[in-house]
Amino acid sequence: MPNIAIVGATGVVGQEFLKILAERKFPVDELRLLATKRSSGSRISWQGKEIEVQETTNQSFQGIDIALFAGGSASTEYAPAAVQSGAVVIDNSSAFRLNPDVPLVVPEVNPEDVKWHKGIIANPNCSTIIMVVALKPLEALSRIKRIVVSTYQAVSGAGKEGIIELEEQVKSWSNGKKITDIDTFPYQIAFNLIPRIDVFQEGDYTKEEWKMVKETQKIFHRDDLRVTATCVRVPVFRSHCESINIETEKKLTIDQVKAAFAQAPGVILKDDSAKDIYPMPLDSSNRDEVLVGRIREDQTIDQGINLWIAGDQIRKGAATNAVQIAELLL
Ligand code: 2RA
Repeated sequence: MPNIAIVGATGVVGQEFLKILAERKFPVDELRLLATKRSSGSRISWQGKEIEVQETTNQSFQGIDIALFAGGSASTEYAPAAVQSGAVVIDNSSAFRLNPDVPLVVPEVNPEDVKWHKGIIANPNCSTIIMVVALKPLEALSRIKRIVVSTYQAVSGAGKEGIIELEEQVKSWSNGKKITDIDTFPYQIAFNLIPRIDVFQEGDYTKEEWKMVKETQKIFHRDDLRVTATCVRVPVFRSHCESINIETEKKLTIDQVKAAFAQAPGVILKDDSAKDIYPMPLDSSNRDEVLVGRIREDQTIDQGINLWIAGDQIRKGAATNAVQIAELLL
């Protein structure tokens, strides 16, 4: 059985790794929990064992077969040492995603890319993962020419601090106090929407928006795929939603699209307008499937489809996807 390390074990994604390894009965001999110096020393119980969290150093990876990196600056700092020690790194940060020597993998979409790794396999950004899982069955019916996506991203996408900030602001508001605790997000997030996630980059698109463009092209092996995105933070604790418009090469009927979703791995079709059924973040939270609904023809073009999707960005958008990659390695 493999020895597994989790780097960033005390954060939101790190904690989810622990849950998912247990849930999926992933075979583990030793589980090594690593974090920053500040978070080291605490004890976490996993599968009936108490494991002490150790500080991550370049020496932390001796004897480790697979290292799951939860994200952040630890990846650039320690992934090379982990690879040198003989571990395969599955990395949830954005550091290596667009590196041509690093596969970027979503098991439902491009599992074959795992084979050419040279020590590091990148986990895509949460919003990208959720979108490509939903679009894969449609790309199989007809090449997608263009994607226009708007995201509605939960505060937990920004980690524990994002959750705390929304909680504190809602508490202040309900106690009749002025909301002053604005720190993680650029503006008050309670009862607001913020159309800026991560930093502004080329063309006034944000880094999050460019991730959706570049990562989608890499995962689908389609540099010609046109993608444009608007990413928005919403006052929801968990699960990202996305409004997606696609233009396809061939005409797809709504029946064809629904039939494809009904059979697609990792997707649940939740679409019945007569019964008021469509995906919402409360439904997609704490599960691995991407929920798809509000499927309509785009009446402004000949071959266009509109969709609305919801997916748990901590599970399928991060930890579950990484553990599924580890399963492919086994
Ligand atoms: C977010 N992109 O801010 C992050 C999560 N990976 O939602």
